[in-house]
Amino acid sequence: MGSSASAVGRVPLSLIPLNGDAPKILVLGCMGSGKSTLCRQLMSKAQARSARAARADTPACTDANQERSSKQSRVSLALHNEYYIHTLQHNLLEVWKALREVCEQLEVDVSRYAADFDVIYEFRHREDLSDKVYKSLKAIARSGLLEECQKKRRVLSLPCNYHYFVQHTDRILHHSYCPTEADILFSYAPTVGLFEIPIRIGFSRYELIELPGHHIWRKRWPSFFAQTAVLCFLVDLSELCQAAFYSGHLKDKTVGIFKELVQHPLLQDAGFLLLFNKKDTFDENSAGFDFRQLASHAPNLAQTVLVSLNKIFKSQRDAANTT
Ligand SMILES: Nc1nc2c(ncn2[C@@H]2O[C@H](COP(=O)(O)OP(=O)(O)OP(=O)(O)O)[C@@H](O)[C@H]2O)c(=O)[nH]1
Ligand SMILES: [Mg+2]
Repeated sequence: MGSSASAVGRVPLSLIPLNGDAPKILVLGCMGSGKSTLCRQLMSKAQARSARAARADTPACTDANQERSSKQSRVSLALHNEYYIHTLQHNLLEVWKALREVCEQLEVDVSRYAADFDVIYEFRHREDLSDKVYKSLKAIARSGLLEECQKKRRVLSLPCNYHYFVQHTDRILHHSYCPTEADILFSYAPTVGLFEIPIRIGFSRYELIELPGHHIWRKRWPSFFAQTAVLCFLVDLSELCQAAFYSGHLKDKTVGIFKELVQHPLLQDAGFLLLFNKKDTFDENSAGFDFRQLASHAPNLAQTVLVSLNKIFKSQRDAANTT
């Protein structure tokens, strides 16, 4: 989980004027680019820092008090994480459901597990998983079908982070399952509405606002542009390893959205921070991928591809600055 910053409009946060209110940092990007994940990571780092600072400020705290307060925070974390059970189970279902299609593409015989796939396809996941679904999910997970597909093709078109869900299937299917922080970071549920968190960096406070990347929500983004100090734009690098990035539904999508942002009159005074995310997925999927369309002079060098991509985004920003 991580992203690397580009050279486009780096903004030293400490230089942003406070004007009494916390400066607004907008986190934007396409659906699933990793905005919530980034916000969650920032939030948990900030919480850990303030918890450490609070502990350091109370030297008179006895061992018994410390033990009691850490037990309380463990209980409240477990209660908070319980809300994510449904999301995690839903993500797990999606992974194993998608395997049927991958098997069909790769001509792997699923007939022995046809009934189990039917069970999970027909299930409408509104409440708890039924016993039948538990059984079928476990049967498919142990079937060896995934391993057979992996022998035929290294990169499978399964949901993002499927490795994690495959590895943790048994634990997630356990009746007393409670999601961990890592589970939540690897899970995906589209943001609805806006995700707003105050964060503190050093002595300064910032208001971090994530807006959903779904196209219906993107139309509403401009209502939140006024007085933005920094716009943090996330790019899902793994898109580069999909054919649709060059000639399908992803063509020019992310660059086009970024272009509209840099040209928007309400964002002319905002600093832009471009973050290339999902580098791990990019590294996994890029080996052997033909990048000739993006970097004709060095088709197989992932690093060159990143530099080319950075240039594409930077040129949009420069063009907006000169008009
Ligand atoms: N492998 C990998 N997965 C990531 C990374 N960052 C985010 N993800 C995963 O990508 C999926 C989508 O992440 P989110 O942060 O929910 O995406 P989002 O941009 O908030 O999406 P919307 O709210 O729908 O606009 C989740 O399953 C994350 O775990 C990363 O660096 N590497
Ligand atoms: Mg989100």
